[in-house]
Amino acid sequence: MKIIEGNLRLNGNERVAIICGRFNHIITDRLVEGAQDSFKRHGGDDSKLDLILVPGAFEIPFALSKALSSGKYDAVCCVGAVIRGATPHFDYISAEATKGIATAAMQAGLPVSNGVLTTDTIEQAIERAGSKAGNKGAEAMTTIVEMLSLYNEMEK
Ligand code: INI
Repeated sequence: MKIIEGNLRLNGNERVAIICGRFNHIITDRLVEGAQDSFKRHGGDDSKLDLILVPGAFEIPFALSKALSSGKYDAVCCVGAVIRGATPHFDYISAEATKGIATAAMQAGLPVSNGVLTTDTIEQAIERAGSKAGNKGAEAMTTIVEMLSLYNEMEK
């Protein structure tokens, strides 16, 4: 049986964008740091990494669609933080962001990852932004690294 699987190595030529919803930026700044750190640690060239900032998670899918159709990127890592206590329309914003990211990714056929936190409390968001539950921005970028490699393998 031939197993096709990605590895966790970049070659330094990959052009990647991070799209970040600025809302709750105390959290999302940490997610961006984690994503950038993961990109560089896996061999990415920082000069080929762009950060695209949008107002909030709701806007991520719109910028994602545009980034994917621009031809400028090989993959896009999305980060944001939707916190239930912070918004009465939590379910609406988190559902739209999640659905929109998946739809744009399917249409483009390029690696896209979803590092948008959807938590009940700010404490849960802090835990996932570089403290006891890791950094979901870093995890989302590591997923991009593996998927870029997998797509290359699948084309061989
Ligand atoms: N955007 C977020 O990313 N997280 C939130 O918790 C949030 N809250 O609490 O409202 C939020 N709202 C803004 C939203 O994403 C849009 O920017 C806004 O509705 C304008 O379209």
